[in-house]
Amino acid sequence: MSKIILCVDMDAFFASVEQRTRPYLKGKPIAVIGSAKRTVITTASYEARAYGVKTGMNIYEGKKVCPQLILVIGDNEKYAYTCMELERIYLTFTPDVEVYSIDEAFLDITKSHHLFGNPETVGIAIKKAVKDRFGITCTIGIGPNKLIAKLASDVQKPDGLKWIKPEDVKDTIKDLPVKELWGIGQKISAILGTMGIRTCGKLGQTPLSVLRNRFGIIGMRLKAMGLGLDDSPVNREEEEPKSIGHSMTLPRDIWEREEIEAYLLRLSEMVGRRARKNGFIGKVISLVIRYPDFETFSKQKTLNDFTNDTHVIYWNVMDIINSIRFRDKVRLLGVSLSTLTRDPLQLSLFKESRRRKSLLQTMDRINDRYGDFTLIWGSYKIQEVDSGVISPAWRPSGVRCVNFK
Ligand code: TTP
Ligand code: MG
Repeated sequence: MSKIILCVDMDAFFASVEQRTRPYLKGKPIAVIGSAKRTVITTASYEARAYGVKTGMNIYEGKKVCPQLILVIGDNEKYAYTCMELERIYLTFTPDVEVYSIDEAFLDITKSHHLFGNPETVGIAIKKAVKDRFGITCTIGIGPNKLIAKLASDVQKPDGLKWIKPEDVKDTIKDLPVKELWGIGQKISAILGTMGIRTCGKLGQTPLSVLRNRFGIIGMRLKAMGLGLDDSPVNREEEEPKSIGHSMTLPRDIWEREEIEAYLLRLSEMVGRRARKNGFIGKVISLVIRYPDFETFSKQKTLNDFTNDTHVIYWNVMDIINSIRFRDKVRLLGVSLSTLTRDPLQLSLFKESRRRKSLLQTMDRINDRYGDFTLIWGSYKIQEVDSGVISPAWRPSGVRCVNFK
């Protein structure tokens, strides 16, 4: 029996929440931005989109296409709260809910839809529950798997509901460009393009051996995608993370070594703390640098031992940075920890290490309670701390539940 999966995606999520909580913004072209000086538009209301305002534009670009655009500084707490409450609504329809990003979720209603009627009735009921509770609209896609449900959710935005039934999958995706499929990024679609494969129909017909030769193991997945197949389950638990990282666009481009170091310590602390909170240790440390012309590069270092200690991360980031010759000022810095494994929580034999671990745990507990950077290392000296915009990848629990206060 075929599964029935729903993909629920809020419409202009941050902007809708702002319009709902500040009624004077209703019906107006608004864009939600971060509080940092050089922020970009995270999303725009549909009224603003009609003028061509898009996610990723900076304020000037937004104002240029829509001079009456109202800029609203985002409120992470509101979005995270709404995301958590939405999950509770979904759970009244099925226990199989996967919060995929801050405003998207997959629901497996295969076993539960008959309690409410047919799958469409469930979709209508969810849309109503969301509207009643938050006054915002969402678009729901229904399909026999996550791939098709996600595709369906993009078709009728905003405030839509689209059901692609199993028997309609083949025809629906036949002429669809491969890059429209969830999971096929620019890189893969460009390679497929060079092989003459531009549509899903063509992808599905391509012999598996051809795809395997070019893409290795991913070839199998691509072939299945071309046929509209996807057997990935709707997971309540998030899969094991591959890396834990934070980056920040600096309030201004900087050369100054001391300032760069202070930001790197802050980023190392954010990474270390998230790893500790979620019980991970990692072996590879990466530094990301973006120059003012947006050229971005990263450099890695593999450690001998796994760690989640802020200072070990920081010292190694410093080693990396010492090996780099800057060609310009720095616009963005990022630090990440990868090749992760679960921290076996073994008590170290070395006293110093044990003492440091308990100190870190105490700091983490206080910071969790009162917000990041309530307690900071002595050498950490940044005056201007901009609160960033919550990441769309934020989730109510697990490693992507970042404290943003
Ligand atoms: P999306 O679902 O991609 O966009 P949206 O909900 O604003 O609009 P749509 O109606 O097309 O679904 O992202 C959800 C939220 O995540 C969005 O409201 C703002 C935030 N976001 C960012 O902060 N940065 C980004 O680059 C993107 C794409 C989204
Ligand atoms: Mg959305």
